[in-house]
Amino acid sequence: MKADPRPSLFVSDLHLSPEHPATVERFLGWLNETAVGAEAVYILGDLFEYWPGDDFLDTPFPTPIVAAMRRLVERGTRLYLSHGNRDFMLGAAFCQAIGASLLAEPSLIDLNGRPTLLLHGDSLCTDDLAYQRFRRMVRDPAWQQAVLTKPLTERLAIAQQMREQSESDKSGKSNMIMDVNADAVANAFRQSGCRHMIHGHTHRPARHLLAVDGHDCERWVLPDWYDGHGGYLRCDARGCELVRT
Ligand code: LP5
Ligand code: MN
Repeated sequence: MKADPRPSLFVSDLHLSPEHPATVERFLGWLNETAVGAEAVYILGDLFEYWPGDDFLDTPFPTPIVAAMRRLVERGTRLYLSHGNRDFMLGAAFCQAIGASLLAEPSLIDLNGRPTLLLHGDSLCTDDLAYQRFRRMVRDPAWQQAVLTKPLTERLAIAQQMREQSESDKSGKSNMIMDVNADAVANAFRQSGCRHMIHGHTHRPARHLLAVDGHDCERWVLPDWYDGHGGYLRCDARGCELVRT
């Protein structure tokens, strides 16, 4: 079978919210003009600044975003989504609405014949012990079920409290603590058996070349879409390149 000549595109950390309509417009433009030519689009977490549960779909904010993603799928691009540390409450109803498949984390895919590990990236920040405790709590299905019994307005208020607490905690953490841990990266390569990894979360876009147990490995970090900028990783049979927008 002949390989699909269209590229695969990887984005993360768009942090879309009603408070930043210009970023939403940039993302809608990107879907209509750039993503439409892709074979597949992978959104590796933090599509949204916060997602309180899939009943948020019934509010005006996500409607144009959902419609644009659905249109992309209908025009022939496969769409994949993974959770981030802001939108871990995205569920089956959201995936169905946009026509996407939810990726397990981490996910190993065949990218033009190259096994590639996909993840949001927060699980690699193992030095950030307070964050890892928070992550265990909010990724627990029992915790999620319990909070979903609260009214949407209450969940939005909790999300706001969490954001404030997080911002205040981050001001006391070093940049080192908030970056990936080198052993966690090496272990992720070892456990998956692959030599190519793509993730976001740290907002430090880069291509890192490293050796793990004598094997040459490559780790791509995706850019965020804050502050009027954005970007994506474009991969085809010839390789990958970071494109800044
Ligand atoms: O998000 P970012 O990039 O600024 O910082 C992250 C880590 N912080 C988080 C917390 C999120 O920002 C919280 C937002 C959630 C929004 C949606 C929630 C919907 C819930 C609906 C149901 C109620 O991920 C930050 C890392 C940083 O990345 C770098 O990796 O350091 O980690 C923290 O700051 C975690 C804190 O140290 C500990 C947790 C604070 C929150 C505690 C909750 C208390 C309020 C609960 C009220 C009932
Ligand atoms: Mn993140």
